[in-house]
Amino acid sequence: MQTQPQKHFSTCTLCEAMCGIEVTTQGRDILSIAGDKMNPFSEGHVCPKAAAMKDLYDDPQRLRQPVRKTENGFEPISWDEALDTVANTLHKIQTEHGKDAVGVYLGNPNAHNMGSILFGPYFYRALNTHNRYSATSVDQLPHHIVSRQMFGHQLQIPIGDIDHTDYFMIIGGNPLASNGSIMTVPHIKRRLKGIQKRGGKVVVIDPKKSETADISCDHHFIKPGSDVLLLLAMLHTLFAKDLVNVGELIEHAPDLLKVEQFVKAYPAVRVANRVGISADNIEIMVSEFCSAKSAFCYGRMGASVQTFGTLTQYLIMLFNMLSGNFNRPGGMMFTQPAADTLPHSGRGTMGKYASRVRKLPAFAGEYPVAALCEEITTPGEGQIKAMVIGGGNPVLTTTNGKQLDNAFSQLDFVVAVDFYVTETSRHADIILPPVTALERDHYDVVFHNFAVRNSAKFSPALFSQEADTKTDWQIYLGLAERMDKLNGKATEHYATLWQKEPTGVVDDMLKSGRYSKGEHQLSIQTLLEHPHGIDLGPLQSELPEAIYHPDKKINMAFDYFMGDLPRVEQHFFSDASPLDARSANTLDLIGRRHLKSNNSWLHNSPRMMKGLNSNEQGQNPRCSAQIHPDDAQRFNIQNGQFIRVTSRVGQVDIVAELTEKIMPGVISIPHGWGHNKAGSNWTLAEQHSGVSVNDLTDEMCVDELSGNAVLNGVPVTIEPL
Ligand SMILES: Nc1nc2c(c(=O)[nH]1)N[C@H]1C(S)=C(S)[C@@H](COP(=O)(O)OP(=O)(O)OC[C@H]3O[C@@H](n4cnc5c(=O)[nH]c(N)nc54)[C@H](O)[C@@H]3O)O[C@H]1N2
Ligand SMILES: Nc1nc2c(c(=O)[nH]1)N[C@H]1C(S)=C(S)[C@@H](COP(=O)(O)OP(=O)(O)OC[C@H]3O[C@@H](n4cnc5c(=O)[nH]c(N)nc54)[C@H](O)[C@@H]3O)O[C@H]1N2
Ligand code: SF4
Ligand SMILES: [Mo]
Repeated sequence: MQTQPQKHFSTCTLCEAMCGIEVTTQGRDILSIAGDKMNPFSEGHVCPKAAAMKDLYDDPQRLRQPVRKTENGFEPISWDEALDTVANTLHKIQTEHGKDAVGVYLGNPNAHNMGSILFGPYFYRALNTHNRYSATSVDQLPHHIVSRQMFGHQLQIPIGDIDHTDYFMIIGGNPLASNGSIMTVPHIKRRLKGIQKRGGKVVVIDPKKSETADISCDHHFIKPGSDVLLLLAMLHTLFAKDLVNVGELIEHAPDLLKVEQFVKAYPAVRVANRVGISADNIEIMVSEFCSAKSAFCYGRMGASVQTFGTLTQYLIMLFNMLSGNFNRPGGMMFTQPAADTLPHSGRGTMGKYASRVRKLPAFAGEYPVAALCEEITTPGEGQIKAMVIGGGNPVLTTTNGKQLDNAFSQLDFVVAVDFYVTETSRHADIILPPVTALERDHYDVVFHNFAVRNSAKFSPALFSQEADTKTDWQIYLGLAERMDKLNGKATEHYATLWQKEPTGVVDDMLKSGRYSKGEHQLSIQTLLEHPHGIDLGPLQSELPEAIYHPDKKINMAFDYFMGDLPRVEQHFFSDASPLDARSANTLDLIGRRHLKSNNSWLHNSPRMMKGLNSNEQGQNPRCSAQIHPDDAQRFNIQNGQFIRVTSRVGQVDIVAELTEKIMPGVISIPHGWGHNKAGSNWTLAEQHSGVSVNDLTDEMCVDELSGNAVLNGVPVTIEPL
């Protein structure tokens, strides 16, 4: 008998926007996915990617059973055999070579997966290795360090109150394509228009006139990697033009006004040439910002993942504070999540140890991923012999991916927790495939913390779990229990965890959280009774409660951050400036995102690839090298022509796209492409392979303060083919 179609109200977990979705199922089939109009947070908004959740579920190439590598390719094995083999092999390698011989890399999808977040740590603790890495250090590491230093907790990141602001300055973010980042904000377009409708302003500072810049009031081109100078000059202007307005904040940040002495050397006229924005325009921007009723300045990927990303994010925070736009409506505010993970998670240990070969600093128990390759290939005590790769594709997503690709093939043992055979997991001896997002319970334990409005929503799994399938948390807990047993550790507590499940942990957090009493009485049960989610109101002013330092004061940490200023001087203004040493033919490489791609892993989705005309080499218009017509003329390049792009570490041949939206001297190539490596199982993705921009990015080039990667402002040369 055919079952009746059923409606579920769930959540899209592909990006940070947390859109509510209405999923229609029949039996175990997903019939359709649409925006949930009754969701109080996203109000029906979805982007085209939501439909990819269905393709992902249906994809016949998605692994549904563990596989082991044999001479004849990957062959299915049972879960017990797979988990036993992984645990025994990792234990054997650690016994022979020491704990650090096993490395771990965790990718971006883990952040959208409460099971990995809450139960993955049992496994990493059982491994007890220093060699931990993640996508954080090709992304938001600067934000965590700024929050750790200033507010005492790596996850206590202030968020722009976009719905009440009158001036939104975006430095290096393109939310129209990304749907926002470290700013969970569905319906971004409507919200940006909302600011303008109420007479406010949206200003974009970006080496590309991005989709976001197209619908904003002002756009300024900026030379890639020079944002630090812009911010120093903006702060200088605040003091020089008497625009500082600290108000009550001074009680919570007693050293705030001491910033003046550090920015004295940076009047707008001094930096204008290096930044590419005139001194007048910098000063006008600052005075407009300060005359708005409320305002905030927000910096993302373009500002974070570059030579001075950490210092830049710190200066952005100072600018919001000193202009009177911190901890007040319309400015930067702390969030009030219902399931608050902060009291239960590490505040972010820093300065305790450094990587073996290059001495890059560890933060929160992880080394920067720029150090991963050399830790695999450099012999000696502590060398990585085996890797665990959980939901990540570092061969395509981290610097000098080609070199890492080679390093992975030298390892004794690799295990991947992934449902695809990717450019990375093809190196695995065993792949452990979890179920897809809609098949597991979901409560967003990360992105509620970064949302522009407080809300809560629980999305139960669409289906009862099928026999012989596992969620990420079941895989990690299974491995953790086995490893602890092999190491002779106590394992009694696992019985409780298996029974409690991550959902039980979230229930505990809700029941002890700030909305557990009074009007909302939040628990998993209450949320099940409100399947569209519950609105919990706008962001609230919250000082000094939001501060995690014991003295409840905001710490300026001048020694740490401003200690980077000599490097700024050296880089931009010294006789030995590397910028002056560049040849006239050098362009600055930057990245970009497309609405229908998601890092490296939606290119096997028919809905996302529809209509994408690729040639026989898989070159396609979405993975093009955008350059300005003036540069094209200089290098004698026609639109659509193949060009060779070369950096210190490699070269790619790619089709050129001429556009005036790119600043002259800049070249933009998106990441996540390069599905042209033998041995992955993505047939459709291979047809549209593109090339990997991370075969050009340089693992030796990092933001020295944090060790974060430099993905924007990479020097390259180009030539027509
Ligand atoms: N040049 C350049 N490089 C970049 C960037 C850039 O802007 N420019 N951006 C960087 C950023 S911000 C990020 S976050 C990184 C992302 O880098 P990664 O996290 O390394 O890469 P993803 O493409 O997100 O890889 C996700 C993998 O997880 C698998 N997966 C998906 N869902 C699940 C799940 O639920 N469980 C498990 N176990 N696996 C799952 C997918 O099949 C895929 O193989 O890329 C970075 N790289
Ligand atoms: N569709 C889609 N959405 C996504 C993702 C995806 O892959 N596809 N990935 C998700 C992830 S993991 C993340 S972290 C977020 C990232 O979200 P965003 O931070 O919005 O990232 P991008 O869209 O890459 O926008 C970065 C912008 O910075 C500009 N830029 C580059 N270099 C510089 C510079 O030196 N200075 C300045 N001022 N600007 C610069 C680029 O031109 C670009 O417009 O997106 C998330 N959402
Ligand atoms: S914006 Fe798109 S990808 Fe992001 S959560 Fe919403 S539907 Fe999903
Ligand atoms: Mo990211």
